[in-house]
Amino acid sequence: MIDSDLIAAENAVRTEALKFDYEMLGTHLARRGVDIDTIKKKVGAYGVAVPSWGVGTGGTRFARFPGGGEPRGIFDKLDDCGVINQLTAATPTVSLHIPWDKEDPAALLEKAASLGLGFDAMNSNTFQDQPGQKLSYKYGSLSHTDPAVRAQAVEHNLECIEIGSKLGSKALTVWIGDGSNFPGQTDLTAQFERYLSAMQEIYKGLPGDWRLFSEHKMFEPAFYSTVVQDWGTNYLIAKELGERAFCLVDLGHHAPNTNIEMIVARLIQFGKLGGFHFNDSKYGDDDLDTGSIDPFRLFLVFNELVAAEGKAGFAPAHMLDQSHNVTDPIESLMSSANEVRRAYAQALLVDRAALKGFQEENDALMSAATLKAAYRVDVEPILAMARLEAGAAIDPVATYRASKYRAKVSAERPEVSGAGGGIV
Ligand code: LRH
Ligand code: MN
Ligand code: MN
Repeated sequence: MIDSDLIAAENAVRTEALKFDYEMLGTHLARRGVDIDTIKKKVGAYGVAVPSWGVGTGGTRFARFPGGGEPRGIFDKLDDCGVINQLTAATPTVSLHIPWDKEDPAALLEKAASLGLGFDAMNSNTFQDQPGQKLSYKYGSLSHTDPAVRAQAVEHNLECIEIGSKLGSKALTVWIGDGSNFPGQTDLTAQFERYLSAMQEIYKGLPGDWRLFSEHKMFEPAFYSTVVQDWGTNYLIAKELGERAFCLVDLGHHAPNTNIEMIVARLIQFGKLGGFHFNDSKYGDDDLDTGSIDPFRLFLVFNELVAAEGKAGFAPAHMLDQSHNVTDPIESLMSSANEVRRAYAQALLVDRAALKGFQEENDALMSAATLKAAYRVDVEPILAMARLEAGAAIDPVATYRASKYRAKVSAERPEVSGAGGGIV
C-alpha cells in the first residue's frame, strides 16, 4: 500500500487551498439553501465497487498492450484495489469474477481484510471455455439446446454462490453471451424458455439474504440476436424469477442515444433495479472510463437515484465495469470512482421542490434549467474534503504518481501475457 506519510505530505501542500475553496463553495450553496457539510457527509458515505478484472490492462479482439506491473492473479489485483480505496476512500469493496479469481476463500478473506476491503457481487462466467472444461459454450450456456451444457452452466453459477457465501458477498450477477449470429439459427422463443428454466435452477440455490442480478446487453458476442438483449427482456426475467431477482444496468450495454435514465426510472418504479455497472461509451460496449464521454447522462441517472432515495426496498448495488487499454488502470478506476461521486453530489444539489413546481406548471425551460443549475456546480471541493477527512488523498492521481507504486510493482511482478479477464 502507499506510505501514509506520503499521503499526508501530499495533502499538506493542498490543504490550505482546499479549505478556501470549500468555504467559498459552502457560502455559495448556503445562499441556495443547501448545507455543504450535509452533502459532504452523504458523498463520503457513498461507495462504489471495483471490478477485479478492471485492474489488469484490457484490450480489444485486435490487440492488447499490457502495461508494467500487471497483476499476476487475484492477490495482486486485491493489492491494486487496496491502493485505489486507500487514495479515494470511495471503493471499499471488490466485485470478483469466477473462475478468473478462483482461490481459497479463506486466503481471499484474509488478504482483503488486511487491505480493509470487502467483497461485493459475484460474477459468473459462462461466456468462455476454461481449460479442462467438459462441455463447450460455443453455442451458448444457460440457453444451450443441450441440457447437459445448461446443467454445467447452472452448476458453475451455484458454485459462484457457494464461493461468494464464504466471502460475505450477497449477490450474484449473471451475464451470458448467448444468442445467435444468423437469422433462423435459433428458435428465439424456445431459447429464452431454456434460459428462464436454467435461471430458475440458479434462483432456487440462492441463500435467503442474497439477490440475483441479470445483466442485459444489446449485442456482442452474438451479432444477430442476444437472449438477454434489453431492459424489457431483463424485466421479464426478474419478474418471472421472483422477488429476489433484479435487473442490472451496465451503462455501456445500450444503443447510442438510448434514454438510460428513463430505463432506470422504470425499473425503480416497479421495484426491479438491482444495480449498475458504471462506465461510458460512444458506440457500444466501449467500457470507457465513467463520465469520460457523457458526464451529463451520468448526472441524469443519479438524478433518478437521488429522487428515489428512501423508497422502501430501494438499495441498488453500485459497481464499475471498465476496460483500460491506454491508461494505468489504477488511475482510471480512481478517477471513475470520483466521477460517480461527482454525479451523486451534483444530483443531491437539485432543488427538487422547485423542479416539481416547474413540472406541474409544464415549464419545460425552467425544469431543465433547474437540473442544469445543479449540474453546473463544481463540486470537487466537496469530494476532495470528503477524501481528506477519510484519510485519503486530496488529489489521488498526483499522490499515486508521487508514490511510484507502478514502478515498484513492475519490479516485483514479472510480465505476463494474459492478466486474466482484461480483454472482455
Ligand atoms: C459483459 C460485461 C459483463 C461481464 C464483464 C466482464 O460485456 O459487461 O458484466 O461480466 O463485461
Ligand atoms: Mn458489465
Ligand atoms: Mn460489458
